[in-house]
Order: sequence, then structure tokens, then C-alpha cells
Amino acid sequence: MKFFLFISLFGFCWGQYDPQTQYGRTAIVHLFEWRWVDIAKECERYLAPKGFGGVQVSPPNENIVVYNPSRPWWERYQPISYKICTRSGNEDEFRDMVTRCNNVGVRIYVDAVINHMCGAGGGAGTSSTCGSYYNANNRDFPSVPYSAWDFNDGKCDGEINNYNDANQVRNCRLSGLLDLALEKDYVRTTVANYMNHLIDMGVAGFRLDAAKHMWPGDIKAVLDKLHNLNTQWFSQGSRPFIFQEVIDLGGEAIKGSEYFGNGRVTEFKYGAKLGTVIRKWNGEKMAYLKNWGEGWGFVPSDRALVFVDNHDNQRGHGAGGASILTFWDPRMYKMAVGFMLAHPYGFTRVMSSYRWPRNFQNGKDVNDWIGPPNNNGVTKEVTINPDTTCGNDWVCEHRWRQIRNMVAFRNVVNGQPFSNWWDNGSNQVAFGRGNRGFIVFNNDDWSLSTTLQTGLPAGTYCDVISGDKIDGNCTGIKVTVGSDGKAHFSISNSAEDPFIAIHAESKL
Ligand code: AAO
Repeated sequence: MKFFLFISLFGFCWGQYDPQTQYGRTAIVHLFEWRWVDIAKECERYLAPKGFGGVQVSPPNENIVVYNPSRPWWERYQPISYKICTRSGNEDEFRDMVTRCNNVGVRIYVDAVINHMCGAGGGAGTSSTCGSYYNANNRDFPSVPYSAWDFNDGKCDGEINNYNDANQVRNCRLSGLLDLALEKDYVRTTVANYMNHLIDMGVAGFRLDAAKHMWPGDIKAVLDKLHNLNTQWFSQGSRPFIFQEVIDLGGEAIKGSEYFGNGRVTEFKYGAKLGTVIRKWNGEKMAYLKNWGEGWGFVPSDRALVFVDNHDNQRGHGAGGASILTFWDPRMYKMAVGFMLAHPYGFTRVMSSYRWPRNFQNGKDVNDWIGPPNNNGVTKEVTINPDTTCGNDWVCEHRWRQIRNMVAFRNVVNGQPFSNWWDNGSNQVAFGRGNRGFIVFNNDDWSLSTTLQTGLPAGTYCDVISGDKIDGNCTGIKVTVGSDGKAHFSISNSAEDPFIAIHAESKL
């Protein structure tokens, strides 16, 4: 009885910071640009059995259709209405996905674009994913409906030019996008109605796109209007999980901390710094990761949503710059994602991308706009190859053995303390998570061969980076932990993946 009381109080206090994942599931994946039918299948055939907690989906509401360039991914960040109708699918397909994913314990988080509508230069007509009429010239969106007085332009007609002016960042147009007047109750209610429609279908929470461009108080007013989560899958009184896209690398007027009252914030320093360390730029070393987290000037762990790369900075949009690691640098990327998933800081999101033909000119990828794999604009199916990787140019990083197994590692060590740190003063480091897991990295240009205190019970463990434990056997490297908790590790600097991870459930 006492136990249940504690759990419910804890749940209550956690509110909008709680990802609402099923118990013991600790990471989500962004299935960028996937169709709803493919996500529904992925929940059932892969995400649930592998222990993923949830999926961040691309914006589900109707958006402008852009032909020049041809159907860029970013057209989805230009809303035309709140009809559930995009290249990812229609409302029936969305509802079916949410139901099927929830039924296997995988949550859906919606990317909510509520700061703005389409660009001011979007013209007029029905070039939209559901054919709804709009007129960007006089700011008329009859399918919502919004009209001129629902936008901020009375206050501010211009672009955001100066990120040191908080008023400009929040009242002016981000990249020319028509800025909604979220101080108006009509706009707040309209946005909340859209979000409540999704909550009622079973959605577990939201990424708030461009949160930095909205006043924290305006966001709060919208959130206060949101329903509790659907009791078909969530306990009574559960609040939607909120993570706000606030880019705060320091040195600007707006701080991530201003948004803590509303929910978590995206910690962009995380991927930018981790990329710098793994690349060994600016004299950084993995040994310096000993106090990773708040010690590096990040927001408090229980307010952070963290990731190695996102859909913007993997292609040079947004912030983070050249240090960001992506699937294009697979060896370093796997180490970075492995480190993130092993480390207790923050709530973790794994990126899952599609391949596009990069074309660098003067250091900039001129193909940074290219949309998902498609046939004449129709998004291609995510096919699954016999070796469990994805076809049709879907990268499916979340299916890479090293990444998928580190998601499981994170679940196994959930709640365990950061422990038994070791480093060689350079780029060989190791740490444990209580008596449940241990990980060792060699990012130096020479071999690692050393005996370390793991904190694990004696036994033989299967390294989940080089292989899998299948039917009690290990297809990769085996590690023997002695009765004193110590084990010997050897990692060549030329290893395909220069890191080793073992955990309680990889014990043979
Ligand atoms: C498209 C076209 C535009 C056109 C517009 C309207 O590309 O040319 O004007 O349509 O017709 C995405 C695309 C945009 C696209 C838009 C709409 O990325 O290219 O515009 O869809 O289709 C800022 C925001 C942040 C935003 C990010 C991209 O603060 O919210 O820009 N991310 C989200 C989404 C994103 C989406 C939108 C918002 C819009 O994830 O996919 O845009 O819905 C500084 C600021 C940041 C700022 C960046 C970039 O960062 O701090 O807040 O992000 O600049 O402007 C160093 C600094 C760092 C700095 C960075 C870059 O790293 O330390 O602070 O440099 O300067």
C-alpha cells in the first residue's frame, strides 16, 4: 500500500518531465519522416521486443507542399492546418499507429509546430498536403481558421536578425515563417485543441518545435489547457511529456532554464561537446568526460532531453556546427551513442535517418534540403533486409547492433549510480553503472590492455558491442569478471568498434 502511494505521488510530482514510457524503458527514437504504417509495424516487430520506450514522429498536421526545391523535408515545418494529413499518412493511419504502438508498450511523441504557420512567401492556393486553401499574403488559413489578427505582425513585421534581443526572437519571424500570436486566447485554445485531439488518440507527449521563439508564459497557457493522457494506456491523471526545442549554446539572450517550468528542454551542448571530444578537436579528450553532465554546464539531468544529432544538425541546419557526429561517421558515431546510452545524464533520444546524396560546396551541403526516399514525392516504404537492416535508403541507426544493444544496456542499468570511473589521462576510459553494467572505450591511437574494477558479480559476460548473447552463447568477445569484480580488457585501436560493454543480462 505504502509502495503504491509512493509510486503515485512520484508519478504526480514528475508530471510533464516524465516521458511516460513503460516501466524500465529509458530511450526513445526519432523515426524521422517515416510513414505511420511503417512505424506501427516497427513498434510491433522491433521496438517493443528490443525495449525502446517510444518514438518521436515527424509533424502529423497538414503542411505546405514545396516544389522548388522539390518536396524538401522542411516543408513539414510549415503548417497549413491541423488536419492529420501528411506524406506520412492520414488520420486513420495515425490513429492505428498510436493504438498498435501503445498496445505493445511503445509511446508516440508528436513534433508540435505551434509557433508559426507557413512562410510569408508561401503564396496562395491549395498547394498543401490535404489540399486545404490558404493565403500567406493576407495570413488567411480558413481550415484552422486563423486570419491576419492571429499573427504577431502588428507587433513586429520583420525577421529575427538578432538573437541577443529576446523580444525579436519571440515576436518576429523565424526564417520568414508567419508567427502566431500565442498571447491570444483564441490561438492558445486552437493550438490546445489540436494537441488534445492527439492526446485523446493516445499520444504520450510532445516535442515543442521552436519553443525558444515562444514566450514561456504563452507555452504554459497552452499546456494548462491540455487533457490528461488517455486512460486506455496511462494511469489516471498522467500528464503529457513535454520537451521544448530551445537551442542554448550560451551567449544569447534566451536561456534554456527559462523553460523548465513547462517541461524538459533539448540540451544542444550535449551533442556539440560530445562530438568535439570523440573527434579529439580543440585538445579535448575522453578523460575529461569524468564529470560529464551538469559538470560541463548542461541543464539539470532531470530537465534534459539529450541526443548525439538531430534532424537539423545532421545536415547543417540549426545549431551545433561541424563537430556533430552522424551516421556518415559510423565508427565515431557508434562510440558517441554508446557513451550517451551508458551514461546516466538526461533522457535519451536516438536518431534514425535516411540517406541522401550529400554535395558539399564551399563547406556547405547544397543537398541539405532533400526529403525522404520517395517515388514522385510519395514516401517509400521502410523495407527490412534479411540481415535486419533497412532498405530503400532508410539508415535505421536504431537497428545497428551496437546502438540497439546499448538501448537494452540503458534499460538494464536504469537507476544505478555512475561508478568505477577509470581513465588513462587520454582517450581510454571506462565506467560502470553500479553492479549492473560496465563499458570501456579506446579512442586513443594505441591499444588498450588493462585490468579494471567493474563492480559486476563474478562470471563470464558477452560483449554486446561485438556480438549478441543468443541462446546462452556469445557471438562476440567474452569478458571474465573475477570474484573481486575485476576483469581484463583488451581493445585494439584498429578494432571495428573500439569499445566493449557488458551488463547483468549479457551474463552467460
Ligand atoms: C525554410 C527555408 C527558409 C525559408 C523558410 C520559410 O529553408 O530559407 O525562409 O522555409 O519559407 C526547418 C528548416 C528551415 C526551413 C523551416 C521551414 O531548418 O530551413 O525554412 O523548416 O520550412 C533556429 C531555431 C530553431 C530551428 C532552427 C532550424 O531557433 O527552432 O533554427 N529548429 C526547428 C526545427 C527545424 C525547423 C524549424 C524549427 C521551423 O527543428 O527543422 O526549420 O519550424 C542560432 C540560434 C538558433 C537557431 C540557429 C539557426 O544558432 O541560436 O536558435 O535555430 O541559429 O538559425 C552557432 C551558435 C548557435 C547558432 C548557430 C547557427 O552554433 O552557437 O547558437 O551557430 O548560427
